[in-house]
Amino acid sequence: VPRKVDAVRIIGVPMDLGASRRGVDMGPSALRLAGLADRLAQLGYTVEDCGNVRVPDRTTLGPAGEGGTGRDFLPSIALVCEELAALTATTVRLGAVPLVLGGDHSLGAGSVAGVATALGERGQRLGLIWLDAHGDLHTPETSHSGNVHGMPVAHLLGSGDPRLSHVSSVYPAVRAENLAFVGLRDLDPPEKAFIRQAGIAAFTMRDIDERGLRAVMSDAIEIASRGTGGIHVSCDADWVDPAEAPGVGTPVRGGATMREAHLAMEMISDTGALVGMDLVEINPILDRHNHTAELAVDLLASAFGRGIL
Ligand code: HAR
Ligand code: MN
Ligand code: MN
Ligand code: MN
Repeated sequence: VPRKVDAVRIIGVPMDLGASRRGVDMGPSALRLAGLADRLAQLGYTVEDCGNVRVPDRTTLGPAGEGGTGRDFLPSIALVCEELAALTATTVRLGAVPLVLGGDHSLGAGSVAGVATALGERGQRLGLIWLDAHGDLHTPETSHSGNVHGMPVAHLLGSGDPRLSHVSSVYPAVRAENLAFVGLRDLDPPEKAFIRQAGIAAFTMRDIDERGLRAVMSDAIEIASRGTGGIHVSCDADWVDPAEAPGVGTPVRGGATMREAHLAMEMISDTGALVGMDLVEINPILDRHNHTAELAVDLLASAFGRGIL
């Protein structure tokens, strides 16, 4: 399959405002040090590293900082998402794929929104594959933790706080019928209710166990492709089992194996429809050396076609 795009723009988002546990703000650095840009260049892409989006450090946010709880950071996160969305939209308009390095997963409300904006300008909808142990389907009202990294998908679907749900010029940024989750194994009751009510395709680890990764992923790709102009893949590193990817913000046992993760990425590459990608929730503080970031770079290389002979 000839690929549509041969230019990649790397955009770092050193943000940990959406999570309780600190450290994922160092993810972009860990991924760069693991050799990401060179790997993509070796695959024949023109790679431009745009550096990092400016993110306020949590200790500078005053009472909403150290003393605050998760939802206090929503306004700051929304501003970061606006800036990030402008960057991903511009990148798609220029004919390149934005590769967004996190940072906590709240950035998805911006990265995906911008890609949806650019496709919307062409009269196209965006398909979304969300690889994650978690559903990230909370709104500020339903979240028990208040952590905004548990909320981006709900906002992309149009629910929740308007500051986060109206980042894209398309509303909602993504339709439920064009969204598929893969790798789920830690959902809160309100997230299960959201999935049922909106009829979202939610492939859990049980589906992968029973049907195999290939069958599940081809369903997910079909859902994200049907009637859309391209697929955004938002990859939370915690979808991989913590035995192989310990350096993540919120590890949950029982995740995808390294080979399953590679196959998923190779299948994404085969679609030729990848228009945007996030790799988020790498936490170097919890990693062994930089192994999780190195695995993530390997996976990204697979998503960008290294398996093509
Ligand atoms: N359900 C959890 C909460 O609301 C969210 C966990 C978020 N962690 C992530 N997101 N890494 O995928 O607090
Ligand atoms: Mn996530
Ligand atoms: Mn997660
Ligand atoms: Mn939870």
